[in-house]
Amino acid sequence: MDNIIAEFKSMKQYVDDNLGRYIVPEVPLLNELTESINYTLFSGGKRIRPIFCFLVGEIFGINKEKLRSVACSLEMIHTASLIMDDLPHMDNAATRRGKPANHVVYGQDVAALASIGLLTKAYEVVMADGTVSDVKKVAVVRKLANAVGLSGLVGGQFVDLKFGRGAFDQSAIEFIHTHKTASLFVASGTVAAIIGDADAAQIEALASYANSLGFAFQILDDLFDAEGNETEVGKTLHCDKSNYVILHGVDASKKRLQQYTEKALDAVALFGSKNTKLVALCQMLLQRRS
Ligand code: GRG
Repeated sequence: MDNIIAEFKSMKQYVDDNLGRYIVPEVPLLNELTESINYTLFSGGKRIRPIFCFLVGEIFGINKEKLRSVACSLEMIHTASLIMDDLPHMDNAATRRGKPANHVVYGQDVAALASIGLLTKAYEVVMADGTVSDVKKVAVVRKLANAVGLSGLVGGQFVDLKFGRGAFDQSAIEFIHTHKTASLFVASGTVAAIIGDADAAQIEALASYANSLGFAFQILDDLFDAEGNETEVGKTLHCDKSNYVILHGVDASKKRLQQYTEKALDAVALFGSKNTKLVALCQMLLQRRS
């Protein structure tokens, strides 16, 4: 397990090193905007989505270098969504990862542009990658756009915003978790699988793993919101309008967390011993404290 954790750390470092190369001020007039983007991009994210992408690549014999742009684009999309999510007219969170949120430091106007600029950059870096064929790039960008748009993060955020405390039900929660969280997890595995020439059954298995992992991950996040300590979790707590724990309570949520974890692990059984690191990722994510 120690070896695997060291590998995850080195993957994280690889993402950090490469992300830094993509966001550079194009002209001095844009310095503050790029500074704002880099502020959140380098404020301590775990880089889970790129790591998952690399692990799927390994299953198909694809190395990190070949997945560099795609992995970085996943982190850019994720970061863009966090910056927007924290804005006052969204979740209105003043802190993120234990630091002031982007808009608190740079203002709402700059933060909104940082989010959109970073989201757009995510597609640009994939399309500019000369090591991936045009056919695969189109499939990857299509998958990413699908995971972000109305059938992904944006749709999930909309439903999340529109359901106040007490006015939501199980189907709304499932919709929110599927779209806000699981969607980008699923895309992270799928884009690596596309580049690795996976077959339909393998893509389906990875999507199922990622979907269940995303659910388990989000339920744990909701448990942090209910039971966590703001300093340890690193963000403003108790500002969720709807979440799994508010709906089902702590004990039932812990049980569901376990069930989703088992479902995720079952889904990747078909990869045999090649699934070891995906199993480790799942265990690691569910032991996290923030
Ligand atoms: C602009 C891309 C974009 C989307 C607009 C605002 C919005 C729609 C969606 C919000 C989606 C969102 C913030 C979902 C929460 C997902 C989640 C579980 C975040 C925490 O992920 P971690 O733990 O974060 O991987 P770190 O801090 O490690 O990066």
